[in-house]
Amino acid sequence: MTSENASSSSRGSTDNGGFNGFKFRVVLLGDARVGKTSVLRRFTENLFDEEYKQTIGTTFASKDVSIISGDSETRNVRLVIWDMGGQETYRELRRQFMKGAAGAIIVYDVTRPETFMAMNNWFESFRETCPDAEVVLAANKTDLEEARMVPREPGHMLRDWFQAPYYETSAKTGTAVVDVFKEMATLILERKLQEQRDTAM
Ligand code: G3D
Ligand code: MG
Repeated sequence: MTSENASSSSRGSTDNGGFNGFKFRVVLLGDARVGKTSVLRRFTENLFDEEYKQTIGTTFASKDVSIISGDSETRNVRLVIWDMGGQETYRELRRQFMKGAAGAIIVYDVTRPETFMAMNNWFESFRETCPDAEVVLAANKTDLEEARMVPREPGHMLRDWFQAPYYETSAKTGTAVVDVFKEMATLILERKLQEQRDTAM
C-alpha cells in the first residue's frame, strides 16, 4: 500500500501513461473496524494480517483485473482503491474522500448489527456525493459463524432496496473478496463502455 498524496485519476479513462486499459477510482466505505483494510489487503496482497493496525490517514492500493465485457472483449481494468483510516466519523472528510469516485464498496460486519444499521447512512451520503457511481455491498466476517448477528435476509433487503449487488465475504478466509472487486470493475466498465457508445452516436 502506498500512503497519501499520490494523485489518482477519478472516473476512469484510457490514457494512463503506459497502462493500456481503464482506470477507475473506487472507495471503501463502512463503519470503523468492519474490515475495510483487511478486505483490501486480501484482494491486493492476498494477505490477512491479524496484527494489522488501524491506518491513520487515507491509504490506497491498486490492482489490475481483466474483465470480459458484455461485447465479449477482454478488458484490462486498473482499480485504484481508497481506504479510509479513522476518518469514518468526520462528515466533511468522508465527503472529500468520496468525491469523484466511480464506485463504492460499502462494508458491514455481520457480528455487529450497528454496522448494518449504519449502511443506509453510508449509502445516502455516497449517492449524494456521487449520484452516477456504482455500489457493491459486502457483509464481512462471515467466517465468525457463532458470533454472527446479522443473517443473510437483511442483507438481501439492502440489496433490493439499494439495487446493489450483495456479497457475503470474509477477509480472513478470502471468501468472495475477489468477486466483490470484479463485480465492481464490471459494473463501472459496462457503464463507461455505454457512455462511449452514446457519445460515438
Ligand atoms: P477497518 O479497516 O474497517 O477499520 P480492519 O477494519 O480491516 O482494520 O479490521 C478490524 C478488525 O476486524 C481486525 O481485527 C481484523 O483482523 C478483523 N477482521 C477484518 N475482517 C475480518 C474477517 O473477515 N473475519 C474475521 N474473523 N476478522 C476480520 P484486530 O483484532 O486485528 O483489530
Ligand atoms: Mg482500516
